[in-house]
Amino acid sequence: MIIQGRIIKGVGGFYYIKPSASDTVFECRARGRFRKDGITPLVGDIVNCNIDAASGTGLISEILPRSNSLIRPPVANVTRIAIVFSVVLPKPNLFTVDKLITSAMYAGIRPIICINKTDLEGGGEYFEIYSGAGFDTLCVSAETGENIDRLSEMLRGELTVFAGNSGVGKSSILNRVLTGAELATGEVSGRVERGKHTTRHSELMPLDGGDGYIIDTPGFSSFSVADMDEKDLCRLFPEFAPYIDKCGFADCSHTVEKGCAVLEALKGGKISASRHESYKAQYKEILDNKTY
Ligand SMILES: Nc1nc2c(ncn2[C@@H]2O[C@H](COP(=O)(O)OP(=O)(O)OP(=O)(O)O)[C@@H](O)[C@H]2O)c(=O)[nH]1
Ligand SMILES: [Mg+2]
Ligand SMILES: [Zn+2]
Repeated sequence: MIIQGRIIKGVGGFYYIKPSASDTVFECRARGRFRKDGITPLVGDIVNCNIDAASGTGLISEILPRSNSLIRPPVANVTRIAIVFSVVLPKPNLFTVDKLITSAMYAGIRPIICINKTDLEGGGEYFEIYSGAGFDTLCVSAETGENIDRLSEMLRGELTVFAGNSGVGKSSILNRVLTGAELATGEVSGRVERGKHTTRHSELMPLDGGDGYIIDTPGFSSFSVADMDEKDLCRLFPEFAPYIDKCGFADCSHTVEKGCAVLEALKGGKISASRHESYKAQYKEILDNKTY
């Protein structure tokens, strides 16, 4: 029989495929042809498989076109990225956060900004920055459960990658979101032993009720921005949009030009200083990495 489903796990050349309308998971190998063509099935892929009814195992015969893919963790067809940082322990690095946001926007994926550990310190200033920039933003606490229900709501029907620096509480949040999950947290994935516990396979975890998947990641992960042009960058900062159109200068970089509408908005407090600092840093980085 032929089935269509999503690869939820890949390990040692075996892929585990779950059809959307059933809880049965089929163990499959990839058709030899893929290897010849240099194609590797990824977790997240939607595939067609030939299943041998007697054994329940089979062969992946076709991989449907991907909307996107990540290299680390290797996963395809991501629809949202939850960018997690904590108010303290560790303190936020907004440059890192904003780079993750840019990489997601470049891949056409709307981020969810998750400000964690708000039981330890208020996250109001960060909430202002990111909700003000137009992103879905939540102050959460994996400790008290604050806003975990609202987060779960946003994850429904999506394939969401959890990204962010080590120790910010990604796994702790997922343990709250998923009933019965017991992902290792803290000490085991802490700074000293980082890398030791890096999972060797990526696994999608179905949300309660089966509508949507999430995937935990060890630390930082982002989409590739290698081929981005510096002129495209300002479009990835949604809060700049109304001012870009008002900026009278052709080819304005919106970084230093006197009279630039984006810089005026920054001065007037309409654009947050930290976001614009990140913009300038990313702009410079793109230029520095350009090879002629
Ligand atoms: N007070 C408080 N502590 C938290 C919260 N969330 C996580 N922690 C603690 O922060 C530490 C790190 O949490 P993890 O969930 O392992 O962090 P992670 O982001 O998964 O880290 P990596 O797997 O290394 O990338 C653990 O000791 C957690 O108990 C929170 O909301 N409040
Ligand atoms: Mg973790
Ligand atoms: Zn300008």
